[in-house]
Amino acid sequence: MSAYSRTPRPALWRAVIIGSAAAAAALLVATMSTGPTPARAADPTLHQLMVNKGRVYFGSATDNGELSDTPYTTILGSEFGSITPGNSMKWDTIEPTQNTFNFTKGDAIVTFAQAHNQIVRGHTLVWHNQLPGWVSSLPAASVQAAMENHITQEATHYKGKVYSWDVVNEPFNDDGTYRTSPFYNAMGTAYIADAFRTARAADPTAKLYINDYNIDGTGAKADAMYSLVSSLKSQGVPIDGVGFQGHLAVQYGFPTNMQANLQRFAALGLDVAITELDVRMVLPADSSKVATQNQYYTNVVNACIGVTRCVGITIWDYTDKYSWVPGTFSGQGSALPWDENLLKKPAYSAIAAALGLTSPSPSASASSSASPSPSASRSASPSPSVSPSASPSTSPNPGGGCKVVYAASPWTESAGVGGFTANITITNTGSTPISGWSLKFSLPSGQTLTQSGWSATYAVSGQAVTATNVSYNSAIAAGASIGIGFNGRWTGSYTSPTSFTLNNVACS
Ligand code: G2I
Repeated sequence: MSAYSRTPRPALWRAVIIGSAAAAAALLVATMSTGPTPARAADPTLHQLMVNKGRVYFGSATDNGELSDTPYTTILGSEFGSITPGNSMKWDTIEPTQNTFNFTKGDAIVTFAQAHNQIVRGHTLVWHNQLPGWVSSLPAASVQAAMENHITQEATHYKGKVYSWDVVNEPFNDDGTYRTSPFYNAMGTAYIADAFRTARAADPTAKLYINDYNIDGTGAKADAMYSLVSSLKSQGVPIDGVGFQGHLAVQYGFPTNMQANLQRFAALGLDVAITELDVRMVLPADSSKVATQNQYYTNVVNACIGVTRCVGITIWDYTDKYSWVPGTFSGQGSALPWDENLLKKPAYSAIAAALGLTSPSPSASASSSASPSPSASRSASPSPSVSPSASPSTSPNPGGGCKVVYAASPWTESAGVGGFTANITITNTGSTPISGWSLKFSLPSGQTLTQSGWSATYAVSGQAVTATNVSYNSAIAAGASIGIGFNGRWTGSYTSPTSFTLNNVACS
């Protein structure tokens, strides 16, 4: 398959990269011991570590069939702060025949995410692939209306339920020329700006991304993307972010200057994100390939963390059990941080270490005898540990009005310092609808918000927080609930706020 393959690098360049990868992997292995270790608190999740770095999420792709695999969903629901549907929001699933929409599969993913306090990256509105035949058969004069209708219907259906949309996916060929598609053929490059404007009109709050592969490092394709998004920004087209898929392979070398490449896009005033990360290898795995894979995962995390506007990292499903790789690249695989048996691999430890976990618990299990042991070092540094989740504090209002449940998951980074994710459910317990609202509460001293939160606009003055509705959740019907949230940091010891007002009326 040529799609997603990477042009092999010149031999000298590859030797330098792999040489440095091996050296760094040796350092990593040198800090590990294989002896038994005492039981201890669970490690923070990858999502918690990412939040700790001031970012929005660490996520995974998933698919509908996998949601009936309970051991799989246990990890999916707990380790990640964001979900991307791998297939279920694509055009062939959502609008298989013209103007007949079926949101069942996408809705199932959203329901799972909501039940686990996860945000959703919507993927994808306009793509040349997984496009039903009727789109390709349309006369050119009908394509724009069909595209706009598809975007409008889908983005409207998921309004308020997705954090972001990959509005346009994979617009370029590897040489940086525009890829032909029914959209490009009918509208030329103008389809891209039109798609973003249509998406913004349908959902003003979702962050709108353009997404592609082989743009992770500098090169002709990344340059083409850079000049496209520069031009979109200068025309005032509503684009918020660029997604770098990150489908890497140990045999093709690491992308050139990835951090600097992400940074130049961020400098245009855009968010950037790693959206589909995996690092495949030609099977069977051996210790050298695994060491290179570990280094690539480390490098990607470092590149993202090195760029303030890199908001998140998504792996393209988390386990080899459900990876797309073996079905597309015959003889390749082992691309993800969890193996087919849902055990953590060394790649998991590499990611966690790059996100600042200095002393992982020994729960990780290697899937390959060729892999370096992921057992933890017993360094003298303070162990990160996770406090038990704080009990939700509830403010019922027996007389009608509002009820607030503040569910926080705090974790400890070092003594007296940590982060937390707070998910707040506001219920209208009265008998009349609420139209427009402001929720007020005080953060305990020593606590701060680390980013702008989700599903509300947050104003912070000292410890006082005012969360105001966004357009799509301004109305709360009698008996209905809405969810909002944010990430924060604490010092001293963690406690949750206990009193809340909604429109200046106490929720208790
Ligand atoms: O190809 C990897 C990814 C590259 N970037 C865009 C992503 O959307 C893309 O995802 C993959 C899915 O992970 C695969 O699961 O896209 C593939 C199709 O382009 C997906 O594969 C398809 C199979 O080709 C179909 O035979 C199958 O019916 O998955 C479908 C649903 O399982």
